Amino acid sequence: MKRNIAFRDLKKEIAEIAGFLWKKSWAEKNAGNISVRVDDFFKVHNGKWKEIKILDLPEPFPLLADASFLITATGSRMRDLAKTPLANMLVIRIHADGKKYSVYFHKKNGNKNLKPSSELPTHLGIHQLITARGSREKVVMHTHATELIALCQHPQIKSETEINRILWGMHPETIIFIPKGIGFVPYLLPGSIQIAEATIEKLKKHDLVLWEKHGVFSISKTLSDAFDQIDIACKSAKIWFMCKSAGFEPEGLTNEQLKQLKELSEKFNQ
Ligand code: 2HA
Ligand code: ZN
Repeated sequence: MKRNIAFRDLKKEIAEIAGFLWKKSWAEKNAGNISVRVDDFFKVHNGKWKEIKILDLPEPFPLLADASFLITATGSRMRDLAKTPLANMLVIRIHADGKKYSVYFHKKNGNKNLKPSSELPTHLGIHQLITARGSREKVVMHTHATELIALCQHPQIKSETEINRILWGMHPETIIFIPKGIGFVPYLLPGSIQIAEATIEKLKKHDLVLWEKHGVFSISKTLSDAFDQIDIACKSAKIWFMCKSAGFEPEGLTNEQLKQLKELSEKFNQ
């Protein structure tokens, strides 16, 4: 019974966060995708879902054997997810061999013609990294966060050092909530294994990953936390752009101020 309520809460939170992504203008047309690990829920609720097909994974994900994920469908719009999440999502269950997966649609609200997100390799690669390090994040979120995309369109802002110097310097809370900073992946083809691999490498050392001229990936225990990380980074980028638009160079925080804040964040995260 308790699990029923939890699934209802998850659905509600997906709808709420998808609505925020749309209202932030980070989710034009079908931009962005979300996956949530749902092993426990799916064991309880699998009667409500119908298997559509079995597919080969683009590469084996042995650590994800028997794992289940609720994932946005390719082509689905965040503004539609905000109204009817299950009509725009699928469950995928990785088989015990880690090489195939089953796709399920929700019998009552879903649609059997849906296909999983085009960024599936990156989502699964990130979930496998989370499993490998034994951490508890369940949510992977990708969105076209306008302010961060604009930042890496600048011809001189092409490195992690420069991006994080700017973002951390604009507001004290940025280094507190994003202490490992943003990893930067120079432009690669969306949906490819190459972009998935580059993203996973960056997430080993960073809290968020920015895809050059495309968007951002965030991982967290909850949808709200994954959204907040992106929102905080965007707030800093926005302050930087406002200062530049007003015609002055933002001062930023000093190295000493950032060092103090980092120590504070280490205390928070202990
Ligand atoms: O879901 O954002 O990167 C559409 C995309 C692909
Ligand atoms: Zn995208």
